[in-house]
Amino acid sequence: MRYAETGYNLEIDLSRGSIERVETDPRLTELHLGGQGTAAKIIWDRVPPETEPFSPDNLIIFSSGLLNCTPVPGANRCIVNTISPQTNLFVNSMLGGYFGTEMKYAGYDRIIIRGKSPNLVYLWINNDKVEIRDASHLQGKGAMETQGILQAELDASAQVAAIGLAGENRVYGASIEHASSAAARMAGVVMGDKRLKAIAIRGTKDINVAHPTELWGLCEPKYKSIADDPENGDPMRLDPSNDAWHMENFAWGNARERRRGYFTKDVYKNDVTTTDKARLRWVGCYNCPKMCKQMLELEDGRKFFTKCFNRLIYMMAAYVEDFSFSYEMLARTTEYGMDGFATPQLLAFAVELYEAGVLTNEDLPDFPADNAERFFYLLDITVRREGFVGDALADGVYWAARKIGRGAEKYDHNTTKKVEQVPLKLGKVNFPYYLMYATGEKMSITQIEGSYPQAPEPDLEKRKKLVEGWEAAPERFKKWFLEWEPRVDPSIEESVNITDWNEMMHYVDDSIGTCAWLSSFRGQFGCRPAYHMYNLPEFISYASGLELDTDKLWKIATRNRTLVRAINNRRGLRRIDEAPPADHWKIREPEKEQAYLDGYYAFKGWTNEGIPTKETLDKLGLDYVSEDFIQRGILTSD
Ligand code: MTE
Ligand code: MTE
Ligand code: W
Repeated sequence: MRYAETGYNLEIDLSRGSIERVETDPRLTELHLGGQGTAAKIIWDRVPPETEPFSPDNLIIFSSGLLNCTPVPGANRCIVNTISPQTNLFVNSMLGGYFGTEMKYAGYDRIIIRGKSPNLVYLWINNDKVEIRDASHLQGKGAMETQGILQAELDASAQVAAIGLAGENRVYGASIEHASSAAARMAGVVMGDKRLKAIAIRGTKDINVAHPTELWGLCEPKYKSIADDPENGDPMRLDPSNDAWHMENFAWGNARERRRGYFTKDVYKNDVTTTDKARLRWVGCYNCPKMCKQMLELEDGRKFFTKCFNRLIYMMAAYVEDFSFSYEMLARTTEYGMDGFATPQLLAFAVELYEAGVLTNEDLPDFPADNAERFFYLLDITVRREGFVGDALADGVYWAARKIGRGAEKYDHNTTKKVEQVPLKLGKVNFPYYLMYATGEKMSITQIEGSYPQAPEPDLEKRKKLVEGWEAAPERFKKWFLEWEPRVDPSIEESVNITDWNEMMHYVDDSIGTCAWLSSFRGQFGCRPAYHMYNLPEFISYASGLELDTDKLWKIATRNRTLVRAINNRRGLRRIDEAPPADHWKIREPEKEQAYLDGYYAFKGWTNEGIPTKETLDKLGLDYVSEDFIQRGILTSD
């Protein structure tokens, strides 16, 4: 009997039109747990570095986390992995809601898709009955609209993930939308390339857990404590201090400037009035007591969701000082299926090129004078790949700058590894963050940071209080935090350890399916996350029957992180690629930065090119990687 997982993958080949239900090897779960970890192993095995992102041989894998469908509160994430055309590297994207859990209830731990359909199709997975169906009636339809159409056609209880026009047109920043959730960053384009418009799932089976009584004993109080704890879940509801923080610290336009003192009472009033008027209700994800997203509706009936600081980002990028503009943009971009982090940056970049005279009226005929209208115009040409500029912008800032030429590269200053970053502009380089931006392979800082506070606490009494009962933290971090004085850089040793801990927690979440808002993302503001390295082993053991402790869990997370690195090394990733956005910090310290990077590589057991050594790989049971690296000349055998 398999516990916590179904023990089956669904393998779809869209070129051949074949569908297979394949029993999986339980040893893979011992080694990788599931989710992104197991998906990385599958991509390592089946997608060699010669395979181009748009090749039919590229895979897109939707994985349900190992703990999804067990009683563990907040375990519901579906991780999406593929090779991205934006970076030619491994992609980590993720969605919550009800999609990953429905997949497991239908009897599958993951859906592995290869090939390319000759015409637009969707998948209908109704427990054991799986069909590839014609989707010509969905062509050009919005991502939310498609979900509604398929639910009406198939089953009102089906859970659907769909792409919009952007994905269909292979726009690099295309998202995959599902209910209030989105696999937002970089995976939608591959789904579109495979001509897969949507996946609809209905599942009514059961999942076995290894020790139900003991697991329930842990989960019931946890559910209550999460519900009662204001610090768990997304705090970014209409909270003026949070909105103020984002508006003042995140940069406006094409990630250029911060506007101190902007978030006045009037702005807050505009936020509350506009948002209260539009809000239908607060919504959450499967088996989570937190309602951390809002369902909003515009006057004409268009609905969309907002979460995190999505509400602010479009108005900041366009310098349009009205929340109703952000909501109009969110309504449009959700239907088009566009990533809410990359898109505002991309559109602001194009406006800046126009204002600098790099793009002209010849490139952008009838380009409006009004900023809001400019954003609508640019969004439309991008999702349709219209004209030279629309087609260039559809490949994201990095590639667009190079296609446009004429000096446009200078305006691409907010990407890391060719991916648009959240537009932060800060003072002096922060070394743990430097390392996270430079070496991260999840591409968004929000998916790497989180376990350790972002800044020191000046008040010693408060510091002591924070450290007291900080269950999530390994002992050495408590000491470092206690000794951390304002304006002092954490040492190399501290910085690499902080980075490592942050990463490990995220790699755990993305293999077991727990929401980062309850664990890996919640420690940085001095909060007490519901889940951490010390309590998760028990949850995982009771659910899955695997024997785990903190050290073993850390080792699995290290294995998964190293395997993702190895996939990317094999696709060409090297030290030279590892840099934060060019002017992310006003004051940089290039020499010191390189010393920290050396320290990080040494700590990880990687060469000074950022490649795991044979010894590191072999210790993690990744000897098949070291053999491959030696054969390819990526590592030498001595
Ligand atoms: N959970 C996991 N496991 N991994 C993640 O990267 N990202 C968090 C949260 N939970 C994240 C996660 C962030 S920053 C957001 S905004 C939400 O998931 C997005 O979830 P959604 O797709 O349900 O909207
Ligand atoms: N884009 C769309 N379309 N919808 C969203 O909900 N969430 C944003 C961003 N882009 C979001 C979005 C937030 S808050 C985060 S943290 C990242 O996507 C999550 O990226 P991922 O879904 O690729 O993991
Ligand atoms: W977020």
